[in-house]
Parts: sequence; C-alpha cells; structure tokens
Amino acid sequence: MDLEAYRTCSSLAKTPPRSYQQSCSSHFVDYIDRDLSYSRFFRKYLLPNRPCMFSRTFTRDWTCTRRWVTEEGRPDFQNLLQDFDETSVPVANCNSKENNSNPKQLMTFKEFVQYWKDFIQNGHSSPRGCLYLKDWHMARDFPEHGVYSTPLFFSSDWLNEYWDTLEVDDYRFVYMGPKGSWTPFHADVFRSYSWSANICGRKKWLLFPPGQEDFLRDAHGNLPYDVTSGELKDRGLFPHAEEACQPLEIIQEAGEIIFVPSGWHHQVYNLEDTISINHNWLNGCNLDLMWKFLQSELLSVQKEIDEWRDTMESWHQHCQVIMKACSGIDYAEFASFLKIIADSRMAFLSACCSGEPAEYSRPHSEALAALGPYHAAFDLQRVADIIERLLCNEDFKRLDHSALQPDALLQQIQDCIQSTRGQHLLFQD
Ligand SMILES: O=C(O)CCC(=O)C(=O)O
Ligand SMILES: [Fe+2]
Repeated sequence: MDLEAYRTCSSLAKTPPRSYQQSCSSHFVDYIDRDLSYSRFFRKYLLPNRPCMFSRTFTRDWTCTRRWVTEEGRPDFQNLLQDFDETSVPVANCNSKENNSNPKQLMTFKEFVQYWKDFIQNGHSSPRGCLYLKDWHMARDFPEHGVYSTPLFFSSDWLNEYWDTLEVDDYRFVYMGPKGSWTPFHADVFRSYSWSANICGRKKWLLFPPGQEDFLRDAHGNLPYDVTSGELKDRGLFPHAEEACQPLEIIQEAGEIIFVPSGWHHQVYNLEDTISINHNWLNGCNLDLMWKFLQSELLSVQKEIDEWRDTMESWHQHCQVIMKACSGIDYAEFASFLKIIADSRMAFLSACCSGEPAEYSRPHSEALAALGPYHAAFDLQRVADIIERLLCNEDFKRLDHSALQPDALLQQIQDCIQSTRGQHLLFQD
C-alpha cells in the first residue's frame, strides 16, 4: 500500500461509506486484464466493497492450470487421480436439500472421479443425482503441492492468518463439479470476501448487493434456497421479492478470478465441467461487517432462548456457547482473533522501525512485508476502532476479560500507531 492510499483510508470516517445504488442499476462489473496496483484495487474494490473480475493473466503461471487441465480445456482426470487417488473428499448432492443447503458425504477422490466420468458418459446425468465436490481443504491436505499462489490483491487475509496461527483450520477450498452442479443462495462465512479462480470450465454467478436479500426473504424471514425459483413470484410466500433489484449476472471463464465482496449474497452454477479454487478472507476493510454480522447472530440466539432469560443463571454465557456452536465463533474468540492480528502487525512495525524486517519471521510475515508498513498501520487502526466498539457493547462487557484484556490491547495499539507515526523513516512524504 502506498502513502496516498493510506492517507485516503485513514482520512475516511471510521466505517467506510458504502453505497450499492449504482450496483443495482449497472449490469456490468469491472474487468481487470492488466497491471493494477494493489493500492488501486484497495481503493476501487476492497474499501467500497464492489465486485470485479480478473483476467486469466493472473492465473496463467499456476501449476494447476497445466497439470489439472487437458489441452482441450477439460479436467485432466489422469493427472488428478495420480495426485489425489485415495484422498477422502467432501461431496454434496445438488439434488437434495437439507436446511437450505445440500447434504455432504465423504468419498474417496477416485470414487468421485469415477462418478464424474460416468456422469459425462451418460449425457451429464446420473441416477445418483448431481454430485459436487466442494469445500475441500486441498491446500491444507497437500501443503507440499503448491499448485497455485494467492495473488497479492487477496493477501491481506486475516481469516486464514488467524487459523494458520492456531494451526486448526483454514478457509481455502477446491471445488470440482460437473456441468449442472450448483451452489444455493448464500452469503459467505462471517460475511467474508471470497475470491474464486476457475482452473477450467465456466461458472455463472448471480450476485445481489448487500441489503437486497431482505426483499428476498419469505414470509417467515428465511432466505430462498434457489433465488431463481418461480415461487418467488408468489406474493403470499415471498411478499417483497418484487422489490429486489435484478442480480448482477456474471459469466466467469476458465482462468478468470472473481472477487466477491462482503455480504453480497450469491448463487453459482457450473455451466461446464468446472474446477475452481476459492478462498474466504477478511481484513480491515470488512471487519466492521463481520462485527455487525456477529451481533446479528447473537441477537438471533438471544431471541431463540429469550423465554429462559430470567430463570436461567448464566443465560448470557449460554447464548455465547450456542452462538459458537451455530456460527463457529463467539465474542471471546472474536476478541482473540483481533489480538492475534494486532500482535503480528505491532511486531512487524516495530521490526520495520528498528530496521530489521529481514529477521522478522511469523506466519504471514511475507504478506505483511509485501503489503508494507502503511497497510499494517491501517490494519491496526481498524482493529482499534472495532475494539473501541466492543468495549461499549453490553453483551461484550458481560464476558470475562481477564485472559484478553482488551483495554490494555487498545492502549498498546494506540501507542504503537503513535510511535510509528513519529518514525520519519516509515511515514515520510
Ligand atoms: O463455485 C461455487 O459453486 C460456489 C462458490 C462460492 O460460493 C464462493 O466462492 O463464495
Ligand atoms: Fe460463496
């Protein structure tokens, strides 16, 4: 990040203004087919939370675009089988619906490929329904493969940085689906961004700007499973569907990467036999949207068990436990996520100030170095802003803070920002 981008984002009000009016009326997304600086991507797409598409130039050098794809542009089953053979992979059935998504089962990669070949032979149909290998943690299962690299644009990735630090999980996935497989209507985990690269095949994306999903809810407040279903025309079932804008319809070709912004609900179709790589990620630009999402998740838990509020001791604690079980995170974990992100930036900035960045080594230190000290300073400002908001949140105040001490962390961050600002070396014009 350069000084100008840093100045722009630092001078913005704490929460960036976002307006999706234009996105509702425009049916196009920007197409990036040559050099774009990180700072420009940051200002034009990340901060305003707008989608865009990157051309195949950005994936041309990846090993998987050669190894996993035949000369005709189809999945190279032979090479894929050599690489993954007996690996156990998660597979969804697109023809059955459970809780507004598709039930998944584990099968060996070999078994899935056999199914896929038979599906193709059978004119893209099967008595077993349409199976879709999705949400497979390929990069975690095969760290030595290195068949692709995350483009710099998507490298301010706090979600994977946090989970890598804990060595527990990640949000990096591979999808492989025959023509006709699809993903039902949803927004991504914790309101993260996603980037998704087609290694081969084509996808159709239907994207709705944040807020439009509220028009698409049914009379009980639930989101549709299939946003293209004729049922949405029934006013009794979906009372406000007519008020929603038309979705942005985007065709993604082989090699292209789509940037899906935070909180944009979407539905996705594989128009051909398709392989894609997808990361969910978040950072200082959409952290406020994550925090807003967590508050709404807690509120729905609180409503759900409201009747026990006065009779149950530690009702608030129970709400946190349920929230963690349903959403994968609670307020305490959110605070420790912020701490891990802040700690690595403070260490990075202090290494920069002492002129020893080369000796600095932690997970993701390469990304921090590539993005530079202005980005780290921006990150810290955003963390500080959210900690300030946590500290005045009634539900957060009730939790035990002895382990994390958010006030102390806030002070530390403010001191760090202050002292690095004083370093002419870092922030000179
Ligand atoms: O490609 C798909 O089927 C779904 C991808 C998706 O939902 C995402 O990248 O956020
Ligand atoms: Fe998604």
